[in-house]
Amino acid sequence: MDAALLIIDVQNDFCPGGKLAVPEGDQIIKPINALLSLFEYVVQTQDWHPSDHLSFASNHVGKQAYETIDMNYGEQVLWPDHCVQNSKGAEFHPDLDTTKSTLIVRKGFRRNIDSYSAFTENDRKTSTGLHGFLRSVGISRLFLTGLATDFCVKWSALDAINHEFETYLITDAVRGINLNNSVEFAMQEMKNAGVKFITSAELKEYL
Ligand code: VGL
Ligand code: ZN
Repeated sequence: MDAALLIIDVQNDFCPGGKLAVPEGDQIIKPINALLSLFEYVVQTQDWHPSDHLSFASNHVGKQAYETIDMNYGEQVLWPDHCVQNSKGAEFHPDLDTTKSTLIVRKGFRRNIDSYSAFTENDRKTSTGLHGFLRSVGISRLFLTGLATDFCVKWSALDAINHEFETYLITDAVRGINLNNSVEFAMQEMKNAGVKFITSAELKEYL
């Protein structure tokens, strides 16, 4: 099988009630669970920050969440503290079936580099190792689900294209944070890059 399912950051902090809640973030769990048995390889990512992470507004004097700062790799949005290592908020949502997952990639664990993409951190240099894994098991097509459409899902989809995977976004299995229309911009960017949009009901036709 040449296709893998990628589940980005379906963690408590990105779901309603969490520290960086994505509106309706929990509504993607049912459609994702329904797809798991179709895949041999299911890869999850887990945002996994130390409490002194420099993407947290609380670690910068006089800065508020959603402002931006210059990191040595460029502009970085500052976030509320979220997905702190070993916290409840960093755990996968309890309704997500993780028993079929064959690989879990943690990202954002270096204090001075954030990581939106499942492949490459925000310095755009540091690899998570995911590309090597997928190639070594013969994957050439990726089906993306998860949170958030306009940040980690978008950057993962664009990097999947950069790494020459045939890349599909499952539109009913993603939700966005939406800062200044960022969901609409993200969908346009992904489309322009060659990401294909399908629904979870259509997925069977592609396998
Ligand atoms: C994410 C902001 C900060 C995401 C992670 O999963 O999209 N967004 N950390
Ligand atoms: Zn994060």
